Amino acid sequence: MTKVMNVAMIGGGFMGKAHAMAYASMPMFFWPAPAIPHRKVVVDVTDGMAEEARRRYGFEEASSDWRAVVNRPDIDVVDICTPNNVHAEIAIEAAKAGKHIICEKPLARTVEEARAMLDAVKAAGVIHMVAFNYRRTPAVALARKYIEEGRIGRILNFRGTYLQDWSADPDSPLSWRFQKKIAGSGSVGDIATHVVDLAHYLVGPIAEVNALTTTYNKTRPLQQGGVDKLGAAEKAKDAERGEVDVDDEVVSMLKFEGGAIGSLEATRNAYGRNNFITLEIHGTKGSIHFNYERRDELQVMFADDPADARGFRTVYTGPAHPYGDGLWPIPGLGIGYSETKIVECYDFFSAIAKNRQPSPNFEDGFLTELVADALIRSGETGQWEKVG
Ligand code: SOE
Repeated sequence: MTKVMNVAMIGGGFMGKAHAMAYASMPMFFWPAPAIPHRKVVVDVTDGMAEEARRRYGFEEASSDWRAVVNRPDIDVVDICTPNNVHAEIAIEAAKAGKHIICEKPLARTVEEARAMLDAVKAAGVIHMVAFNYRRTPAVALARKYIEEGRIGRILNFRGTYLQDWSADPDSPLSWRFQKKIAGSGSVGDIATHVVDLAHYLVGPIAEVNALTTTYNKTRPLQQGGVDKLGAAEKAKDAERGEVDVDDEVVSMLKFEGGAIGSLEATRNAYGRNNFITLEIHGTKGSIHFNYERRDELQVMFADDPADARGFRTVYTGPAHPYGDGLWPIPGLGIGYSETKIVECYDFFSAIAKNRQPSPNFEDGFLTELVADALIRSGETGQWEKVG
């Protein structure tokens, strides 16, 4: 009999929606499921918000007291979907209570917080995961398979971008993502860390960075209401403005421990770009190109193809590819953001069932935090900065 596991989800916003949907759908895709996640309790800032999240996301109970909830004996899994400023506090308490933990990215605001979280889960011996979901795109997992099989040879160069435009308008609201005390950093923590995670997954550890960071909009209108509004959904030109004290954009050169070189760019000010995560990897025997805005496809070039057929070919991911057994039966039906979260949920509960740490876990999240810290430092010093 597949085990039912009780989930306490802390945070009922955008990420709460994505995770709740994955809990409901995971066993529908991956059957037999490693466990049936039961949506037991959802926690939000006020009782009213928690009750609304309960009804919307199909949880049994609602609460505004996360500390009481994570200490309940009937909770198996704590899922942290809050802004970054409370990740550490909740994760450490949940680890002490012996709960398995999945935490939204970035793991923490600072290296110190990430280290404390890692120490806590190690001491508790629980399963832990940080939700860098884009690794779970089948085309990205396929890229990793090709690399592991040596099909593009030794990696020479990695180029990664994450470009969005939801904050390009200077009158879009002052989300918590622009406030250092809540977010830790700006484009670095919010989206460059996704690229760092993908670089670590596909190429290996980043050793040194040389970055430029900049803040284009030093103030933004204060947000109306408690719910975080990404982007220009709510423009409030005349509203009182608050200070932006984080980076809007980062551009960096990279040196990898294994000898590859590369670059990374991340911004939420790139008009016309939506969720433009691109990866291009050149090896001694071929190349790989991926663009999340065309996420069913992996572009691959193998140098030993016949001379008259050389060039990038498009592989549409489907049943023959990673996670193909559980996802859709025909290539091209469409992989979306939801599927990446469903696969993430599957990998997390599989790790619990096998009592083996998944990846990326808090150790990986900590290493990513070290790179984020090096990017910020390098942005300030204008020098190459070592990671760690
Ligand atoms: C905003 O930039 C955001 O919601 C990020 O926080 C997520 O990690 C990313 O996946 C989508 O965009």
